[in-house]
Amino acid sequence: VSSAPASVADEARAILARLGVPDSAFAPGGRPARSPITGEVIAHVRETTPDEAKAAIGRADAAFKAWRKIPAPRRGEFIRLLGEELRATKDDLGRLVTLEAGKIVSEGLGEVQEMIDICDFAVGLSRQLYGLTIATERADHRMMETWHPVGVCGVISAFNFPVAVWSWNAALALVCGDSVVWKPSEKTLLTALATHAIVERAAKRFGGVPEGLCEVILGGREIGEILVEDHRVPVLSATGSTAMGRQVGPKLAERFARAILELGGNNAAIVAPSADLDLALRGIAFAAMGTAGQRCTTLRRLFVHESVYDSLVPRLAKVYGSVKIGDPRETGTLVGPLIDQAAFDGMERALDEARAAGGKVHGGGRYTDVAGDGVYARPALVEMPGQTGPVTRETFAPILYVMRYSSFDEVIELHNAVGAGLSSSIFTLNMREAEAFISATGSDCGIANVNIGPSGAEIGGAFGGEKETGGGRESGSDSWKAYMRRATNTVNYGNTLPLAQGVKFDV
Ligand code: UN1
Repeated sequence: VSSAPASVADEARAILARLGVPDSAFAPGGRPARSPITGEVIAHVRETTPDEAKAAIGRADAAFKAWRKIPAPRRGEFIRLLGEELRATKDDLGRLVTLEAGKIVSEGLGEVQEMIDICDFAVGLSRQLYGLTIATERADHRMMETWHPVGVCGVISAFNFPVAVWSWNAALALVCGDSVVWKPSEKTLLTALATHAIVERAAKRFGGVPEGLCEVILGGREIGEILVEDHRVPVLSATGSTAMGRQVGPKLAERFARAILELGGNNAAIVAPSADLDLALRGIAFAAMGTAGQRCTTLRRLFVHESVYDSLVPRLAKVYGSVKIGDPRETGTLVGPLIDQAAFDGMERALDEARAAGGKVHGGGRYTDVAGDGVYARPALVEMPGQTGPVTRETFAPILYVMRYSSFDEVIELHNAVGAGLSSSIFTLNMREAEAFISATGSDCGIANVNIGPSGAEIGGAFGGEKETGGGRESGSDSWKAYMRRATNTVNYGNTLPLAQGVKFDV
């Protein structure tokens, strides 16, 4: 039995109190917030009613109208303070991520670090919201583009990155002059409440943050729909399944709102003949089993060249057999619980299908050597005869399908032959293969890596993917542009009126 504290609930409640989450956030009949570690209920959270959600959007819209007038570098100061508050509360918030989402301790902390990083990025950005000055064809004219705040930014986030994904969107949206209404996953309400309390601390220190600048609305799908359908929300970032995106996307399109969709992934890695197999082994293990297979960037398909298959796959199977599964609070644990029973059932179904399609399964099944009612799975490595059955879809659980390949062209084709297009990687020391993989004719994903796995991106790059992943980009590079509107301005400082394209119109 572990040396970890007996009650997840007690520890979580102490953190919530320390961070200043008010008692009014909880109510006896509210939605139970469960810990996947033990299955115990930590608290009952008061949900937002539809009327309250609409009122929150109204407050955010009013806040936007005041916030857009504050100079961007000053808005950056608010995010700088938020970054400071996150640094001060990193241990508590990271621990709460562990308690509520079941991530191992270093991943819980890593998630908060990702929030801090995006705050730093956004602070710098607050002085770099540049437009261009463009050559004009007319004499004594100047043409330029300017970027303006756009309005309320809605954020719908998933359980697996319960706080970082909000921060990628919120930190950028706020320096861009937008307000933010956040609908977190109904499975991770506590981390959302805690984050909101940390935002309040920063707001207090900043002084003069308009009421409603950062709103949180809590509930199920019907609450998310309010955000999707409200015309006062011109940009909405939604993270979740492709099925969710298929519902949300058309509704946003119908009212011409901007969608930032970050949907499913079915990420692959290729292990080429020249690969450094020790390095590949470690990269694959983290990408496939880390976060218990519950990242949208998780490695799900592995293509191994026939010349190295027999040296790599048995070693990998050994790692699968020895990886430490269990309470994510315990030192040494690498694979924590699945979020709930439904996730386990989905994993079992996929493994049954894989077996029926001729797959040889190593590992898999329920892991029971843990106290409490958490749902723990043994990660599964499945040797498949080809890319069939469950291999072509995302199952949000630790299953890695392994296949042999013989030629580079063939493997690129197989790599790209699935619906999702989020992340990808190749392990090779051959520069021709490495470059070809990341070229126009290589991986068709939004993220393509060489000699690292597909997961664990840092915030400086744009994050997102193509095809059924939805096409959105968040976090680094120029992703900020999605949170602003661009205006092209032409100014005539002469005393004649030349028309573009040589048009004559003399009155
Ligand atoms: C997600 O799983 O929704 O690249 C986001 C990664 C993390 C983010 C994952 N930085 O794996």
